[in-house]
Amino acid sequence: VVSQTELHWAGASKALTEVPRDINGNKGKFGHVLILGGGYGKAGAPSMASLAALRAGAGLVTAAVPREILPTVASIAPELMLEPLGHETEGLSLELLEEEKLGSLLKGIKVVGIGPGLGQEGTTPEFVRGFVERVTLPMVIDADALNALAGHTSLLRDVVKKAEMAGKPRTIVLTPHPGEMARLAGMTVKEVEADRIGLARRFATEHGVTLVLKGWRTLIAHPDGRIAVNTAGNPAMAKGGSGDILTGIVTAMLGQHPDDVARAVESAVFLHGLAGDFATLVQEEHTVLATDTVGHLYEAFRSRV
Ligand code: NPW
Ligand code: AMP
Ligand code: MG
Repeated sequence: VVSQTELHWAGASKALTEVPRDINGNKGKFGHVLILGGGYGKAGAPSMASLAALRAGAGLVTAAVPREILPTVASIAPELMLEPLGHETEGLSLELLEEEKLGSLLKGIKVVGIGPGLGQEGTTPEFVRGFVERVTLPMVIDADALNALAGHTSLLRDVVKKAEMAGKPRTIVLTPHPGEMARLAGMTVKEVEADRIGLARRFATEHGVTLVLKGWRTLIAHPDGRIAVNTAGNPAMAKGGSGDILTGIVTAMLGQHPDDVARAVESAVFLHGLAGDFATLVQEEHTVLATDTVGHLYEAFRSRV
């Protein structure tokens, strides 16, 4: 049993979005974010993450996706830039981790969102682990990139410790739904749901990461053990694509507020839920699509809480 005082309200961090955008700002100042994902039959996931990142205030958004789905992802918004990354049915080659290739992919990038629709073919899981090891940029790890870490979570602890010792702390945000959390923690979904707060806090503090444990009343557990609870959102969001959109929002918020990680992540989670709530004011929970919620993000940003 956790007393109310041990939790804080994620909505309080929305104050971060109520500060006007720097009047003298430019697209470079608001973060160039990279969404890395997509695979066979899953062009939608990186498309939705990228669209959400664009709508959540990122200065520039690039999607790195398999060559075959590149035109499909591009069609989500002309504002989106694209980088081809391997081929859809082959999985990601480890050659993509070579210094020169990574350097070119990440040139100018401030934050990476990795995983939506990525799949688990071939060497993709190994690619993901190598990426987490080598790339020190702030990153949001979701979906199949989380699956790649199942059974390898000590990697997270190791890279976080190594970075701390080098005096360059890393920002790693994980966004599992209960199914992904169960795989990550080596337990059943039932066990995850039985002690969401305890598990989220343990995982975040033991690995030195920010853990967003999704579902009704999403929890945000910080590496120092603090926990926020999200009160926004509704079952209209229990639909494919919802989590991919959250990944885009979190990534974009981190790109804009790299030095305020806790508030950036909390406000992203809250804005996502609030956009879902605004969507149900004009539609029904049955009919709202994940992409519809993106169309209501402006109301979530605008609202005073
Ligand atoms: P069950 O069935 O309830 O027992 P997966 P995914 C469980 C992409 N997408 N509470 C659930 O268990 C994603 O980005 C692409 C409890 C189920 O077995 C990923 O790359 C889309 N349990 C990939 O597809 C739109 C819960 O987890 C399992 C739970 C696979 O992602 C869709 C399902 O999880 C999708 O986003 C909860 N709240 N939530 C596109 N249009 O391109 C989930 N579970 O196997 O990780 O599959 O989440 O669909
Ligand atoms: P994913 O399963 O990765 O697509 O993520 C689903 C998203 O929808 C997460 O942000 C969840 O918190 C949200 N979500 C799913 N079901 C509900 C619910 N019943 N109430 C509020 N939010 C939900
Ligand atoms: Mg998901």
